[in-house]
Amino acid sequence: MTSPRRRVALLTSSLLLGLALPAAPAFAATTVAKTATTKAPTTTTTPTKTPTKTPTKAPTKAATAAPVPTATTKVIEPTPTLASRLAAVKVAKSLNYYPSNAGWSNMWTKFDATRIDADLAKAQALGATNVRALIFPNTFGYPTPKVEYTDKLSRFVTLAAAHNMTVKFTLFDWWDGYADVAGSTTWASAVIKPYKDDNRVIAVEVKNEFDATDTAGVTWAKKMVPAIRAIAPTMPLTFSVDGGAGATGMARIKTALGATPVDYYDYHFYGNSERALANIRTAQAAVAPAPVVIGEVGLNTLQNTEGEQAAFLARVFEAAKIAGVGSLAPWTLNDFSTGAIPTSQVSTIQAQYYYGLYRTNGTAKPAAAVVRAEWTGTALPADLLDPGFEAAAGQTPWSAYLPELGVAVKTQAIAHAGTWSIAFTNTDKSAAGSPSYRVAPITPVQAGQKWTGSVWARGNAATGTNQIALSWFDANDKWLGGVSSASLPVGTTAWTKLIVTGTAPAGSASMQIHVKSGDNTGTVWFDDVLVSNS
Ligand SMILES: [Ca+2]
Repeated sequence: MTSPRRRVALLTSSLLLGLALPAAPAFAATTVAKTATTKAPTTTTTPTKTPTKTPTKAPTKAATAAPVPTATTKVIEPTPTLASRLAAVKVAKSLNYYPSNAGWSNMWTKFDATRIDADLAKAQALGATNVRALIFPNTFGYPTPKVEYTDKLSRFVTLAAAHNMTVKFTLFDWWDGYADVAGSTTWASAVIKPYKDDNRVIAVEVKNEFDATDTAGVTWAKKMVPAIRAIAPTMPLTFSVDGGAGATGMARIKTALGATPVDYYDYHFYGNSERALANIRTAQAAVAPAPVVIGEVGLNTLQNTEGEQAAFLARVFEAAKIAGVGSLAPWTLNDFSTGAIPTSQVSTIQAQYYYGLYRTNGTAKPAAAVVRAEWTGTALPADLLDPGFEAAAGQTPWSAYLPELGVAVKTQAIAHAGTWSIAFTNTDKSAAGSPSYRVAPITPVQAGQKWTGSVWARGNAATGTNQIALSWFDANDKWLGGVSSASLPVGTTAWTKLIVTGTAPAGSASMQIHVKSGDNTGTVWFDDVLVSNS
């Protein structure tokens, strides 16, 4: 994960390699190969966490010690083909995962099968059908992985299968020995060959968040893609791209790989969820006709509320559906406890500890219910956008706009429904506008949609302008225009419904709903916002 804005850089991953065979990706015949990036690993630390909630039923399996078979596959299904595996990749309900107390390489050095089994049971209960395994050459042993570690990988695949989950491998994480193609091939072969015909493993990411501006990496990648195909001919191969590089980075990889293309591209989304549809479509266009999946998507709850995290994931899931991207993988199942992340760039970034769907004590954040709804095809939580301002502190997706001019305060003094409303008192107004409380819809915003917003408002000696408004923005976050409702009559009023309607203008990629109060020397309360489109 990585993404400029809110993100933090995460890194991770590695990939597997394969062996030889077809040189062309399943979707098309194209070209060239690309290279890879680098990163640095580190050390480790501590555990923690406790599982708490668990949704649904999920089988579990025992974990523990013993190694598991490695070179074999479960024979329930026919031998996989490149097409069958790629089909699985495109719809995988995939999850990023490390134990709460053992992130990155620590998952392997402190391998705890019992904990992993319990976590995978939680993932299965969310509806996950696939889990990503990031593999570290410097931890496993390079160029020849130690049996202890290949056994751990085998046990991980077996634990996942026991929860009806397949696995994607990410090879060469926290590694950058690009000059050593022979050693890389030896290592990749040792890691992936046992799974070349194993239906439990559906894809290999050669390198996480590959930077195709790195010429050494590109040179290496162009050799490794064919080498891995030779090892595992029916294994779909990919590189992922960090959120900052985005579509540009994906196009760069495609160009760099030329005649030895990968089978699909893996986009990491840590950008603005309100513009997710436009961003995903741009990424798809950059590598068409190759398929795109979103291998990481997340928002930390250190710099954002848990309610915003939940809404963020829902927006990206909904956008992906419309764009035809059938697989997106939340980053990550668990928050990380202090000391869980090996000493590295990542471990020094506090936000990296807060991307989980579950807190370190094992309890679910609101985002877990969103992911479960998306994966099980059930309705999203009705209170996802906190329309009645009833969410607990720190769990609303609403945020203050122009707070220096006035701030919405949650209050139980008056409510149109439920227990809470929000109130503005003594607000100002500037050339920038009026202070407001704002949120964005879950439904992806597109030009031509007709949107309606309503809110109940009530005043006490209210003055100025108090209303609900809609604002549209393009894919570059440029304001395109907006509409506002009539203002609540000044003075002291009973609950009054304010309604605004407007059509998203050409170029619209996102919309914000604002309940606002400007130049108000009295008080206005707002409650029960309703937003819909047609
Ligand atoms: Ca309320």
